[in-house]
Amino acid sequence: MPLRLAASDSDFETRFTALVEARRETDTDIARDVAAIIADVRARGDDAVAEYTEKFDGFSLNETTWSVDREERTSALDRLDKDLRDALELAAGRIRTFHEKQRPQDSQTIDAAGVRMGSRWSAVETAGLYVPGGRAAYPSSLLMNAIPALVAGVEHIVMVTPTPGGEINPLILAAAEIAGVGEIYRIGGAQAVAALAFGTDTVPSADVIVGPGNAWVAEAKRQLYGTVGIDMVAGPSEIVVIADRDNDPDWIAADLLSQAEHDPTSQSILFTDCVEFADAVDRAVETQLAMLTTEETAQTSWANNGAIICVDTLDDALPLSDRLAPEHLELAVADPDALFLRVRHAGSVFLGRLTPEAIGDYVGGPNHVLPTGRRARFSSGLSVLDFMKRTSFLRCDEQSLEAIGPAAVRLAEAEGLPAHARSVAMRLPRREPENRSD
Ligand code: HSO
Ligand code: ZN
Repeated sequence: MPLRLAASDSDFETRFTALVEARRETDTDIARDVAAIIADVRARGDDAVAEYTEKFDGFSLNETTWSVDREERTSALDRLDKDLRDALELAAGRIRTFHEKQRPQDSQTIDAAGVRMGSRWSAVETAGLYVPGGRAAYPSSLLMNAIPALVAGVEHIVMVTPTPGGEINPLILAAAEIAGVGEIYRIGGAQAVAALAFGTDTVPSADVIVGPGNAWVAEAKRQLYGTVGIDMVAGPSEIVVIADRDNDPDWIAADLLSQAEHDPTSQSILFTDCVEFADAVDRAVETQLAMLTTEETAQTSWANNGAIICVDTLDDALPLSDRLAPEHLELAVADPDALFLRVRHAGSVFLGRLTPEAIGDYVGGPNHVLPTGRRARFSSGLSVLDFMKRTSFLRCDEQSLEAIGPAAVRLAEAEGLPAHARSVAMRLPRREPENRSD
């Protein structure tokens, strides 16, 4: 049974706070093991990566098995069902178009003192893309991670993925081909992340590493952050749906289950202003659960982390939703824009009854890699900017240096940094540098 709350309950605040603060991310104490793998890969490169791959994936790497050759990739694409290929291409095209609008503008100004200044954006050279093995290997996620990198102007996208049997899901290979991934290596886990961070004789080093992975991958990314850039450390996914009584309860139940089926630790929460509608959705969830091949996962998620919350008016749901800062927020009402104006913390918002979150997972255009676990309070979904950095610049001439230089000299002296002071003062026409021995 999901949690059932009503804003009118006397203990609502306590119980809602408990819901907001509940930790769904499992703590695994692997920091030390991961640190040892990272140190070993750093010291011994390919040999260490091959040993861990043998040990953890039972897969032996040799000259022909490290990377996936071109022929294997193109044949995966050629063999793909036409409708599936069309769907992937539609998704890729729409994701590309959306992300192209995120390309930032360089800027420059000349201020009142006559100083020219600005900033110029450039892409990182190499992006590392982690793709998990097994069930959680989603072609849609591959597109969502790779396309923003390419749109940013990244030259090399190096993908890694564990292949216990040597096999890579052909749909993943086809998506990699459509997305424009450059190279694919059959390695995974912390050792693959370390190989990307430092580079080995075989694996090129990446400047930024993105993509979902298990606890070992997440911990490796966390530890290597600083050596390389990373996207984010993602937790279990979530959805909040704000729905009025005019919705079809079946639709809303399906939306809640679409996140619940991701993982037993996922979370789906409904806010509504109508008790009868809440009951109807509750029943519809039970009915639909039985139809899903993912029933076990979805059932566990819904029973352990799901919630149905009745509020007096839907407006009351907005501050509560903000406190949850959900990864996904659906506004299933006739006038979603009015509610949307008041949303502050959410990774991505789905407006109106005809925009289920799953549309955004696949073909909408905006990125589906989004902040979870209330991180939408301070961070955003993956974007082109995650693969770019800004270089600022300044140019003074005689007059402008004269206008602002003396203040720099004064500040440098106050900080006890005489070389700083001299380097500015020497260039100022009317002030001779002071001689220390004077
Ligand atoms: N909803 C997931 C992404 C995904 N869904 C991939 C289906 N495939 C991110 O929260
Ligand atoms: Zn999803």
